Amino acid sequence: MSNQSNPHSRGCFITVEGTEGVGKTTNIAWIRQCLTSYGIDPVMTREPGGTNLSEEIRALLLEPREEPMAEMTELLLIFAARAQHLARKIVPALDQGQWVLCDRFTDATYAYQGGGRSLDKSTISHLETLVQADLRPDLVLILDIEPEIGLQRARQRGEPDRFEQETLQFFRRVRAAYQERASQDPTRYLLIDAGQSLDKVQHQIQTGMAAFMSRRLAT
Ligand code: T5A
Repeated sequence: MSNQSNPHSRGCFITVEGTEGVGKTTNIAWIRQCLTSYGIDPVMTREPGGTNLSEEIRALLLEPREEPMAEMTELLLIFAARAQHLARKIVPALDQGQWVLCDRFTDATYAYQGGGRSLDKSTISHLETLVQADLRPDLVLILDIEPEIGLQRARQRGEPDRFEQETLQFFRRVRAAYQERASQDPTRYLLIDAGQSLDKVQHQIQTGMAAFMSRRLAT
């Protein structure tokens, strides 16, 4: 794919990340509301998924199964879903100047497959370049919480999916990988303490979004 950087004539790409049950779904609605207050109506989407074909790949990835899925199969399915999602939804929207708000993206791959599964980061980086060229989110909000609390919240919703069946150690590695990514680029990453009451979490998000919007509008 060519010409995938985000010059300002194009839309803006915002992603939301975190471990299981951290409150992404709840807070994405709030982020959308924050954007609406600036007159922006973002395209809402998610990964894995976002198009019919990518949602079919999502089902393959999440469904618990007897035959264990090889780590490389998982990684390639995630990037296959992402290639389709980019080609059919994200890139066309950005090209039209729209804003895109996406529940998880490639930071999840670095966190889950890189941190959780301990796959080589350079393999992920290679696939990232192959599938995305130079397209990266303009802003990544990482909701950060003790994995125990998030898992408790997630497991109250019903049968755990294939990822939710992983060990606490797995989710501690996922969280550490997210924290490491956030610390490497504090202007592009916003680390939110999601262990607080919803009011306080939303206040942090609103403050961070306001800072991002003023930077964005100033350039
Ligand atoms: N995956 C994904 C990879 O391994 N690699 C990749 O590259 C990608 C893209 C699916 C899985 O795919 C994996 C990671 C995932 O395991 P998903 O559908 O995003 O990804 O799965 P979940 O993280 O499980 O997302 P959920 O929708 O299940 O959880 P949320 O959205 O984080 O949590 P939410 O908002 O539903 O909240 C959970 C509960 O907590 C409450 C809510 O009301 C809700 O009941 N809550 C709070 N309670 C108290 N205080 C607060 N501050 C609260 N905030 C929310």
